[in-house]
Amino acid sequence: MTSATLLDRSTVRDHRGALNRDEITAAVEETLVSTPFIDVHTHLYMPSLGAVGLWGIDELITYHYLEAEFFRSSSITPEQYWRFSKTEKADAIWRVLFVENAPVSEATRGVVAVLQALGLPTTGPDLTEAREFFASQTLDSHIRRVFDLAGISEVVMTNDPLDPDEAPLWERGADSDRQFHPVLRLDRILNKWATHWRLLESQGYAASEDAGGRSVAEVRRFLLEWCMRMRPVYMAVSLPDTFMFPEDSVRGRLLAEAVLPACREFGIPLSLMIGVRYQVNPALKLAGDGVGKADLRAVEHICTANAGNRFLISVLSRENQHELCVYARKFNNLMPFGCWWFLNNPSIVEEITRERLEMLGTTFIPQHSDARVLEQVIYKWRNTRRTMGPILANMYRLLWDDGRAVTRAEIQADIKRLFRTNFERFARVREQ
Ligand code: RAT
Ligand code: ZN
Repeated sequence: MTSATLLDRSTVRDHRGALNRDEITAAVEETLVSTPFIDVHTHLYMPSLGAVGLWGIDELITYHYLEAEFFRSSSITPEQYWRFSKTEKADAIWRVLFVENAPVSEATRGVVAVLQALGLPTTGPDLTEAREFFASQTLDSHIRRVFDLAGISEVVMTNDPLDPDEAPLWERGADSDRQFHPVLRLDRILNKWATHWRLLESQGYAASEDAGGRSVAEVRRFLLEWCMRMRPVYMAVSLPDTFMFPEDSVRGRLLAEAVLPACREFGIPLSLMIGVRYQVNPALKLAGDGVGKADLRAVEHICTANAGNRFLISVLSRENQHELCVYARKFNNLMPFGCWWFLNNPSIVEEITRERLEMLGTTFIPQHSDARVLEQVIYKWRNTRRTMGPILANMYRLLWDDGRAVTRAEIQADIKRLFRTNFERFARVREQ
């Protein structure tokens, strides 16, 4: 006899419109399919920033997650690979990871799912047909189709004002797009000050190498000017596993005295993505970063010392996930989001999501895609829905067993909250 059968469940059925226990799975799955999600962190770009946005088969195949896997199965060295043209790189990866081996990893299976969703062959000897298909697409209608297949209404971009390719496009007045929300990314300023302060100086800001003197005030002025130009929904930075706050360093000072006040002034959250071990293997370039467990007392200190700020936080180490949930229970200015990068695999997403639901109810943002190539949103969001279905259904069945039925409307509200409104409210998106 299970504990559930010991309970008096006469009240379960009194709830108006309550679902039977065996109706829960279908209601959850239908709601996941019919709810358009907001993708709260990507590396995708609106068409007016077209020059920096990646899409199409060669970009899909040369995604850095696949490059890392390629070097495990090929005798081609990174040095040889980087000399290839984009087409040669894609051909080599296709041959090794999709023809000579079955594409069973999450990243390779994702490409298969994209090809299948777009009606393209998944077992071809080469990429000819896929290349022809993408060459015949026009970007605007392709974006609409891809968003539709992915079940998303909007994505959040990553916009670095010190990126030499991107910044001029903003300065010339890039057209905004309701489907693409800007984000002011701070990595060059906060993590690479030594190689970027001169760029600020050349733009008329009084910056110095040690970030002393007027630098802090000038960075704040720079950020507020870019906020006016971009209208970002948040500012963001990726951080190493060694991140500490407060810290007597260039990053620590700029964060405390320029970034956090600018976020308060502009009324937007700051996103901290913590736990990268940069360039563990530099020969792999973008694929060369690793992961390290961070000391989340930095999160405790930043939330405590800046109660007037809101923080979107994702941590890269699996070992940090539980602590992050505990901190979210202490600080309601902290919104955990996503299962980032090496965590975006069904087994780990399941573990993290169950832990978050158990500890935080529906007060977090379960996932973001981190897509770098447009069509990746198709497989990343399909996989998220597939993983979330059983987790959410199990959660409602446990509730049912404990004596409280749920209605379809409640399931709809919860899923909307997790994948839309938690972000809209936290980032105050619709108010802008
Ligand atoms: O997941 C990734 O693609 C990483 O390379 C990073 O871009 C990370 O998501 C980031 O935003 O720093
Ligand atoms: Zn990212």
